[in-house]
Amino acid sequence: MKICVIGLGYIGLPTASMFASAGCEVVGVDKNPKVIDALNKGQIVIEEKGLAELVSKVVKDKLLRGSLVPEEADVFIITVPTPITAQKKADMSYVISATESIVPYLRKGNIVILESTSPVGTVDELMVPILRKSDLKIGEELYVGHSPERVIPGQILEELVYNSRLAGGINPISSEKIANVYKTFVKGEIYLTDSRTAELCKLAENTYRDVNIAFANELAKICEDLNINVWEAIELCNKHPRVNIHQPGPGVGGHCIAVDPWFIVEKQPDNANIIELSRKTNDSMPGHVTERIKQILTGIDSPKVTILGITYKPNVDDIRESPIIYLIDMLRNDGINVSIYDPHVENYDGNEKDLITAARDSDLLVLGVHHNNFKELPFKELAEIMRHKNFFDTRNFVPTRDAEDAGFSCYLLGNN
Ligand code: SAJ
Repeated sequence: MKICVIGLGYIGLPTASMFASAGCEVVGVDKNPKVIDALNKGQIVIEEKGLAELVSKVVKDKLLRGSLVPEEADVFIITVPTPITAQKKADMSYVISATESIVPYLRKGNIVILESTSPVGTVDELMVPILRKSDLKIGEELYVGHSPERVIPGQILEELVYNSRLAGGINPISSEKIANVYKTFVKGEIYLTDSRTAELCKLAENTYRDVNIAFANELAKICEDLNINVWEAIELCNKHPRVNIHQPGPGVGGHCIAVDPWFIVEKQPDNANIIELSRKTNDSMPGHVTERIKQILTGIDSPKVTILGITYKPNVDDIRESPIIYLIDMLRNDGINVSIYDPHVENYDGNEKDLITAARDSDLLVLGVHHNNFKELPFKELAEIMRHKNFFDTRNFVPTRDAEDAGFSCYLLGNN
């Protein structure tokens, strides 16, 4: 089987490599010459555990190669980005141009699969009209559908193989053909459905988490007002056999959970009430943390705040949609001097090389992201170089005993 994968990002390149390692002939297509040059040398330009080794091997074995343009194949897989616009609508331009780019190469019996997370109706309303230009009968001579991935960054290669996935065709035969394509390397269950259901499921899975995190964040605000520790309350609630409340925090980041719910709201603005409110609740958290910080700093002249961790989640280098970046902007807009320390991030303006430099003369240390390296902070040393000894944990991550022993006043999100 020959496979053409369009878009070699965080999903496309690992997927192309997995097909290649299963013995398929794979052509990876990307419009960025840097990505293609690197690939043809067996190298990669993104970070993902195990990917560099895998790509190097399959390129050497001549099973995977890069190209700036598509070519004839048995299967075309589209894994291009679907970013969100300022108006909170899906930008489908990459899906449209990728679909148009394969039309000249389509032949009878080919399979076209959209993997990109997309609003409901993308396959049947947006792609199929473009694919008709091939003059092939859709669903009879050209099989089309959606098969979204469910992988978490950091464990992509493993999860591609072992997670279950959906094969949603525009007709039953398309679903079966798509399932058979993935069976070459997927060991998880593959469930057949239609393309619209598959599109909705992908969005609903991430929305499920967003809504549940919003509930936790709302509880955090409620507990602050009622003088209850939300973390303790959630832990106790979760002792109930059918309750699983998520964790509050300074907001939801990343390019999936903070984005996908808007694709449902876009198509169903009148019905998607809880979904939209949850998105807004989670987006309100950097502002809420800003207010708490300003309270802590009351009475301090020209305050300086030190933020620990700026990524969207712990132990990664990814700052896309990170709520901590919004928090920093808000604090700076309020005239607060902000210093930053995140050992996972390179090349971010103002990120200091070490904790002590960042915290010198600071009035407040804020834990933004719970990287493992922050579990044990040197509070004794920090007490000597900071102007005021305040510590605010937005993740309930750092045990406060050491901080209190060193004379720090400790504050916690979701607790007053
Ligand atoms: N977060 C909380 N409280 C929680 C859990 C998470 O505030 O209880 C925050 C995190 O701090 C982070 C954000 O949510 O800012 C999202 O992080 P994540 O690790 O939960 O998820 P992602 O965005 O890295 O990956 C998600 C996954 N989806 C689900 O778990 C339903 C992954 O399986 C998807 O494949 C991926 O989105 C995607 O590509 O859609």
